[in-house]
Amino acid sequence: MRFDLITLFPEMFSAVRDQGVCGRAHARGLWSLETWNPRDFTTDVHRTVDDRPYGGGPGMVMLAEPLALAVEAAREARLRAGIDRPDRPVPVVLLSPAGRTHDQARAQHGAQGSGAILICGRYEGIDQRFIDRLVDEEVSLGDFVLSGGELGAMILMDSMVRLLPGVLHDAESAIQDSFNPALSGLLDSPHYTRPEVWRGQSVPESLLSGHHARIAVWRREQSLALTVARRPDLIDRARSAGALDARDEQVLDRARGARDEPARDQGPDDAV
Ligand code: 9D3
Repeated sequence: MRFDLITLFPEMFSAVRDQGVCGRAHARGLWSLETWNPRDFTTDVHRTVDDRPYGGGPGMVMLAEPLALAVEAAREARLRAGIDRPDRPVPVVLLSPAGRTHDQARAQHGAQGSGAILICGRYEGIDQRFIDRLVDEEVSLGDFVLSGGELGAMILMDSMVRLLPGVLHDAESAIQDSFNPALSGLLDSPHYTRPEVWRGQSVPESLLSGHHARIAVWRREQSLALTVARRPDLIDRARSAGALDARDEQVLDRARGARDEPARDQGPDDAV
């Protein structure tokens, strides 16, 4: 898998190229990253990459031509490297607040491919004619405003690279993830490690029991309770997918009941 980044800030990408899970996978040759700076594709003495918007308004707009030359250079380099077949070019993806929102399903789909050419915008926007001619899809990270596309591109790559075969040490850590089918798309249960008592707080008794079935039941209950409280939308989705059984529904009914009842805050907690 190879990513070609069109960016005015190539140094930012050391974060995914050199650090952590993605860094290790990069060092092992499981994926690669090349950067192309539109500034290197300018022809004027000032190396101009932006200009004022037609029609007026605040901010600057990225010029189409340096971006287009950078994309074309990236495409040719990929062909020369034998990464892409000429009849199956990789998608050109623009990171943009106007794109469809990235999610785990998209990450899984992307991880099956051979990478992408990722366009990172800066300033107020990009000349629309470049988008119309050269961009295949626009991807957003969600409803908040970033200063540019670079961090979005890194999130996109991180979410795909960690799904590549052989990237994670422990196959389990991917399988146990939130949003993974093994958890039916529910949020993960809480985790604990030593010491058994930390600042007066004990590890939940179920986890110390050594009783695998009881531990599995506890984790499932925690997962369901956390998800119904924080992300009820994920419960609906899991139910529609047929991923909740009768016992899950019972746990959810109890969790709902506990939240809807008025608090009985006199006296100690009920013993279970
Ligand atoms: C005033 C209008 N702004 C749109 C919300 C202009 C604007 C703000 C920020 C235009 C571009 C940007 C830079 N953002 C990205 O490049 C970006 C982004 C984002 O801001 N939010 C969520 N996902 C993404 S992906 C790329």
